[in-house]
Amino acid sequence: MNSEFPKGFLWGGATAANQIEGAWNEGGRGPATSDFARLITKEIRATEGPYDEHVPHNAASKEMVEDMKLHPENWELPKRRGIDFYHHYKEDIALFAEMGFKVFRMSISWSRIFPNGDDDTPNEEGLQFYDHVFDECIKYGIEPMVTLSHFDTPLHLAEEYGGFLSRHTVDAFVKYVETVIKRYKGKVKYWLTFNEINNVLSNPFTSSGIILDGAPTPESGNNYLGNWQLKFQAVHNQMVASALAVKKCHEIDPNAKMGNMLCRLENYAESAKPEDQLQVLFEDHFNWFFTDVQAKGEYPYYMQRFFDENDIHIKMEPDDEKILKEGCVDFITISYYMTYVMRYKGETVPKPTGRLVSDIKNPNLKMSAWGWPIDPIGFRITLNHIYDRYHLPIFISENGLGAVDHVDENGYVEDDYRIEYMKAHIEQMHEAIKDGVDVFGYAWWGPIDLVSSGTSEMTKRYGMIYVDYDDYGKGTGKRSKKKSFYYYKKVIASNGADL
Ligand code: BGP
Repeated sequence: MNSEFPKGFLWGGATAANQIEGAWNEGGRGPATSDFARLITKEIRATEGPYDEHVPHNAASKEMVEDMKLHPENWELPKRRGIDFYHHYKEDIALFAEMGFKVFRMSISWSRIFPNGDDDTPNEEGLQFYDHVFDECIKYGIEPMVTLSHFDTPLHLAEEYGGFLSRHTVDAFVKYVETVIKRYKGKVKYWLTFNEINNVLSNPFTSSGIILDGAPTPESGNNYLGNWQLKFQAVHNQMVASALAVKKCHEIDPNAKMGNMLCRLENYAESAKPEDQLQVLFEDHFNWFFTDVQAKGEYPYYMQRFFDENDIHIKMEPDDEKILKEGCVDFITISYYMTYVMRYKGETVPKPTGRLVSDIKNPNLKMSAWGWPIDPIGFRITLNHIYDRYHLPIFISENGLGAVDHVDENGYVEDDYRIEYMKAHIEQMHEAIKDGVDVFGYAWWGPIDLVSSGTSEMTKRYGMIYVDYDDYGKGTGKRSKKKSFYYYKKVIASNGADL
């Protein structure tokens, strides 16, 4: 029985290029969809509705993108600034090393390597930047784990080809993957394909580079909730791209491994009614689907009925099924933040909701300030479900709490709420390991404060390291250690024994 955390367990943290790097137009980088993600503050949410309905993080029209290019002053675009990791990476990685990190999950900005996404030759300055970052990690014995695409498709591919709606983008992605795996062979052992691939359903713009004709409104059926045909076609192409990336990785560097990345949504039935349980089954299918294809190499039986009854026709190339079969991932990674509650919707064949946060509250759980239910036991449950389904090693590529921090004049934050969250989740992960689940690492989301993916706020802080920037980029950018910094350091030093 595994009663301790395994020896060599990879403790660390996770980030994404578009949320930390800044320097959006430096070093030869081309524009990406993430550069067009707008700030959505609490005030905006109060007047315009929940943030998962906002554009253009989720869906964008040609007109909006055009306007942002011509009049960026009319839009607040914080991901262009990030936390200026581009110029602070040495200091930031040194702080991770001080906490004892064994792994640093980060992403490469594709448009730093190929500014248009599909250029003939890569941008050497971009390649060198990541050489420096990986060398810095290796200097401290930190293993880099690299996501190839984390919500930032090169804008050129989005505008000219509809992003992953086109096989041209698949080819460009494979060339990019080949370039970086060859370049960083020996430095990077762990790769991930698409961040939260299932989020294509709610973020078609940033995840897949889909730009809509006409403004996305709920009535037009052209909004982020509708248009399954487009989204599932992009998903298919991304799954083929992912399988080709796995194959390239194995060919180029037999010592490297490639994983998936799923935003794992564990669903609970609201009542013991069989109908509510059926709704759980439906919702589960839309979550498992992505990993079923990426880990088992074929479309699961249950999708066909959904496709048929919703008039969805996936265009496949003759070799696609073979490619999917040959490109199964080596390990599973998930982000785990919360659980959902399901109530029967009266459908025989469901439609995915495409929403980030469940609209039914779980009265048994506390919630974060952003309404995300906090459910450590759900973490143990989901880890068991995943392992039972795939029997592959699991890495937690994201888990964390977004909170409003109060900083003192020395930059110190007494974030006991974050420590409490972390402790409870690590305890439940430990229970899962004792249950027999093969978990080989845990990356806290946003170990250093960063720009929120969903809202582009800085106010929503995850970090154990405070960064002095506000939502509008005002501040010194100074880094300082919060109470949780010392807590996580102790956890890592004791390999999870001292919680
Ligand atoms: C995941 C993303 C991350 C991240 C995290 C927290 O969906 O992979 O990029 O940001 O969620 O979300 P948010 O920043 O919206 O709080």
